[in-house]
Amino acid sequence: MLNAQSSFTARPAAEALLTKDYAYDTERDYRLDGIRTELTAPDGTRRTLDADAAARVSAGDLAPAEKPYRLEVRVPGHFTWTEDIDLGLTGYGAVAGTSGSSVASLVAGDVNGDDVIDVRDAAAVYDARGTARRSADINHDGTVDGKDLTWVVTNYLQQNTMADRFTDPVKRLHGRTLEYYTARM
Ligand SMILES: [Ca+2]
Ligand SMILES: [Ca+2]
Repeated sequence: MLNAQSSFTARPAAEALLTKDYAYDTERDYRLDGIRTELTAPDGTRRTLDADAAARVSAGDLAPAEKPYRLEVRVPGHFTWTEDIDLGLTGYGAVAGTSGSSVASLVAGDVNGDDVIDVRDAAAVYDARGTARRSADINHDGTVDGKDLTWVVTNYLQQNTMADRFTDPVKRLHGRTLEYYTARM
C-alpha cells in the first residue's frame, strides 16, 4: 500500500555541541541550543521542526511532492546546512509518500553568518569575550572565551560549500590577523 503522507527525520550534529569524540552529548539538553530546522515544501509552505533534548527533529505528516523539499538547519556560530530532500515517490500514477532524512553536520566557527570562517569571526569572538552573546558563544557553555575562538582556529578559512553565495575569506582586519586574537584569548 502506498503512503499518503511523507515523513522526515534528522538529528543535526552541530560540531561545537558534540563531545570531544564527536558524539552527541547525552548530558546536554539540545532544546536549549537554538537549533532551527525548517522544511520548505515545493509550494513554499514552511514548517519549523523543534529539536528534542537529544537533538532529534521529525515530521510525520508532510504532503508528498514531486519536487524536493528544501531543508535548512541553523545553529548559532555554525555554517547553515541546506539540502534538497526528496519526499515523494512518483511512477504510480500519483505522488506517494515516502520517508526522508538528513545527516546535517554543521561546521563550527562562523560567528557572523557570512558562510566563511575568517578573521572577522575571530574579531567577533574577541569583541564579545566575557559576555554570553549567543552567536559568539559557539560551544554554548554560557561564556565567550578562548574555547570559542578555538573553533574559529580549527576551521579557519573554510567556506560553506552548501551556500548559494561565495564570500572571500579575509585574513587581515584593521591590520590584525588571527594570531593577534589567539595571543590575547
Ligand atoms: Ca564568518
Ligand atoms: Ca563558550
